[in-house]
Amino acid sequence: MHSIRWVVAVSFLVACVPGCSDDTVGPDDDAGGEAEGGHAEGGQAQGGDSEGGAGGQAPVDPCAGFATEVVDVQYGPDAGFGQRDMPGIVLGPPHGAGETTGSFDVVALGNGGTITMGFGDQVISDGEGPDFIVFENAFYAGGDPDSPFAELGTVEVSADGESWVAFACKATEAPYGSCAGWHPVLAGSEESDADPHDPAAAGGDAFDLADVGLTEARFVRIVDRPDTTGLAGSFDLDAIALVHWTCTR
Ligand SMILES: [Ca+2]
Ligand SMILES: [Ca+2]
Repeated sequence: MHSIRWVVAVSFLVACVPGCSDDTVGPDDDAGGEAEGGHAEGGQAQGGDSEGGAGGQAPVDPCAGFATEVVDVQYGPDAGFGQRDMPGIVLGPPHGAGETTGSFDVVALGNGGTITMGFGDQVISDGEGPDFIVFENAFYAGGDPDSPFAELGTVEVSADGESWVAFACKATEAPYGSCAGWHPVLAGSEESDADPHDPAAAGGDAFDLADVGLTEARFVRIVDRPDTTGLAGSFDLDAIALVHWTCTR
């Protein structure tokens, strides 16, 4: 989350008294669509995945193809945004804001921060093409797809939570290849009814287990890239959706 975004968030809070519409920050239909005044102290413009109230503890469908738990999180400097709505804000489906706007339904990792997401009884499997999608809150500055507002993270996967393999994320200018955090999120936005499990329509950054030689995975870890000088601040996680998975429940 970059400081500019804080300005936007604060401006929004100033303009939006409790009970007003949050149409300017994304759909977030599940959350009831209203900003809460109580979030002001955390700098939050909206309650995120607050369907279940306190602390974003809304129950997540265990087989719906989304992350169901935060296994571990280590925040870096400049984190803070979204933490009061953890873990619910990063579980379940994405709440995108379209091609030219970044959603506030995210948690900022801070520079060098990391988060490990689990999927419960769901196992990500290597099917045809991409197998899961990571949703950040990137957007196209000025509507130009060649100029993404990117906050990059390296994505790692593990079948057992012990042994990890990483997707290469070395690019220092667009296009950012196998990094997460540079494609806008369409699924869950007002301008799209895209299936969040469809990598051709949902937006976000899609990953194929075959690219790192795995046939299945149970955990996804995202590590903010603190070295991306010239880019904006840290990686903001909205959600992870599965494309190919089985559920043993
Ligand atoms: Ca695949
Ligand atoms: Ca971001």
